[in-house]
Amino acid sequence: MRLLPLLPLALLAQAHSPPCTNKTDATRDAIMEIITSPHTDEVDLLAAKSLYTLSKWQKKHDRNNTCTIENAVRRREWSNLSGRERIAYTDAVKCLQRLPAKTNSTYAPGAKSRFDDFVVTHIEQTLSIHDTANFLTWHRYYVYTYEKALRDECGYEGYQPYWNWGKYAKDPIHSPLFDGSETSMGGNGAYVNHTGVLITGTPAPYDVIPPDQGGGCVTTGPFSNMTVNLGPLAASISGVPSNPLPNGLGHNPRCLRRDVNKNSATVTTSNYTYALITESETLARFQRVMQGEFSLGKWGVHTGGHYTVGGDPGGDFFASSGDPTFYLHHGMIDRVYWLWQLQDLSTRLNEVAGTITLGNVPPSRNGTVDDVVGLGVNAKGVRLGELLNTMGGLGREFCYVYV
Ligand SMILES: *[C@@H]1O[C@H](CO)[C@@H](O)[C@H](O)[C@H]1NC(C)=O
Ligand SMILES: *[C@@H]1O[C@H](CO)[C@@H](O)[C@H](O)[C@H]1NC(C)=O
Ligand SMILES: *[C@@H]1O[C@H](CO)[C@@H](O)[C@H](O)[C@H]1NC(C)=O
Ligand SMILES: *[C@@H]1O[C@H](CO)[C@@H](O)[C@H](O)[C@H]1NC(C)=O
Ligand SMILES: *[C@@H]1O[C@H](CO)[C@@H](O)[C@H](O)[C@H]1NC(C)=O
Ligand SMILES: *[C@@H]1O[C@H](CO)[C@@H](O)[C@H](O)[C@H]1NC(C)=O
Ligand SMILES: *[C@@H]1O[C@H](CO)[C@@H](O)[C@H](O)[C@H]1NC(C)=O
Ligand SMILES: *[C@@H]1O[C@H](CO)[C@@H](O)[C@H](O)[C@H]1NC(C)=O
Ligand SMILES: [Cu+2]
Repeated sequence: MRLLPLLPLALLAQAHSPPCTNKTDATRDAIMEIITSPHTDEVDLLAAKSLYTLSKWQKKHDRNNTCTIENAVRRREWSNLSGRERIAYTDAVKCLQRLPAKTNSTYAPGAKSRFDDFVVTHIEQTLSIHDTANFLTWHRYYVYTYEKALRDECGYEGYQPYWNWGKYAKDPIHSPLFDGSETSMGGNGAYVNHTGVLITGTPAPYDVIPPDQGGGCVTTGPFSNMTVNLGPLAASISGVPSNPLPNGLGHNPRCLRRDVNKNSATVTTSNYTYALITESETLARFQRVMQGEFSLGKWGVHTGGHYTVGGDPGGDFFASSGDPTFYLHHGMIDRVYWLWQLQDLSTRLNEVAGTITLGNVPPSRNGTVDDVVGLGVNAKGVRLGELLNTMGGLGREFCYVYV
């Protein structure tokens, strides 16, 4: 740990090399603030370095951009929010769960709140937004739109926090995210005997994520009284009552269940994330490694994070966004995508890879920057190309960095 403060000093020296204008000072100050936070892993250090890269790149290639590191929104790690800030966040989520839905209730009787509107959209589009060309940009837009709803509709003054998996991977149950305190995202589920999560198409012993100490209803923390309304469609745990409608959109009120699972978290330690960012030469490979190379027995950080929560609906491929931790997990997915883009901005701000069907089944055309990315009742459809740059995409609405 003693080595960590040394690297930032070296970086700071670099930042001084041009004559110190006020703008340079502001950039340096912004980055210093970021790198002095309690960062502990190689991904965080890469993030600090990458902010220098971004600042240099903007000076060279993007001078006219009004979105800069100094004025960009800073999305922060859960443990870097104060207790008060964390409660403001979970209060805003609970507010979204009380606001009336916009979704047509004849079509989706299970959509009872604005929170549920987002779940409906994820359920509806599941097969065309995973292992597809739009996976990263669709989820980027989804998390952004959710953050905006928390702010605009529920008076939340902060921004979307993310879950740096590596920080808690060794002991997620006792982490600030899942310890069940009032400043957590809610606790583990009560213990129930279950078989673990089966991962089809994966060789033994990686074909199952062994169960951990939960599996039942969450009884502690801010979401202990939460009602799950939609799904299931692909429950990863037994004993979940079926939805009255085959499309999962009927009303099916039940408790929130979790199995906060260190076995799943083993593939989310920071070395996996670091390797994913630094060793994926192409976008196709980056997407594949992130989402799992199942035939090779590799779950990927995307799967690993989802099943660190597991349960119902967290472990349901379709309804997973019905567990509020989804947005912190996908905040980190977006951070990792952003970090990967920062390693080669000139190429990666313009790149799309993959087709428009899950795993290209059935075979389909390649996705393009002109494809429309839609979020149902939650936001207007936009060109995929508008979602590639967090510093000015979405008609200049996007302007955020991760710290
Ligand atoms: C730059 O900073 C100096 C003092 O730090 C101040 O006197 C000066 O007005 C600033 N210039 C601009 C353009 O803000
Ligand atoms: C969050 O990180 C910043 C540095 O980026 C630090 O100043 C602040 O004290 C941290 N807050 C908490 C609650 O950890
Ligand atoms: C930046 O703005 C200046 C002044 O408005 C303009 O002349 C120039 O063409 C712009 N550069 C780019 C790359 O857009
Ligand atoms: C709501 O959904 C039902 C069933 O799909 C449909 O018949 C009806 O036209 C929709 N109403 C509106 C206002 O779109
Ligand atoms: C869990 O259930 C399985 C069968 O479903 C049973 O064989 C096993 O003994 C149970 N374990 C415990 C600890 O109850
Ligand atoms: C859950 O509901 C009960 C009964 O309505 C209430 O006493 C309790 O404070 C609620 N807990 C939370 C965390 O909202
Ligand atoms: C990460 O570290 C663990 C534990 O040392 C190791 O088993 C695993 O293979 C490493 N993963 C990568 C991608 O290097
Ligand atoms: C789709 O993209 C792949 C990978 O870049 C490429 O090999 C293939 O030719 C493309 N297909 C079409 C129809 O353009
Ligand atoms: Cu998803």
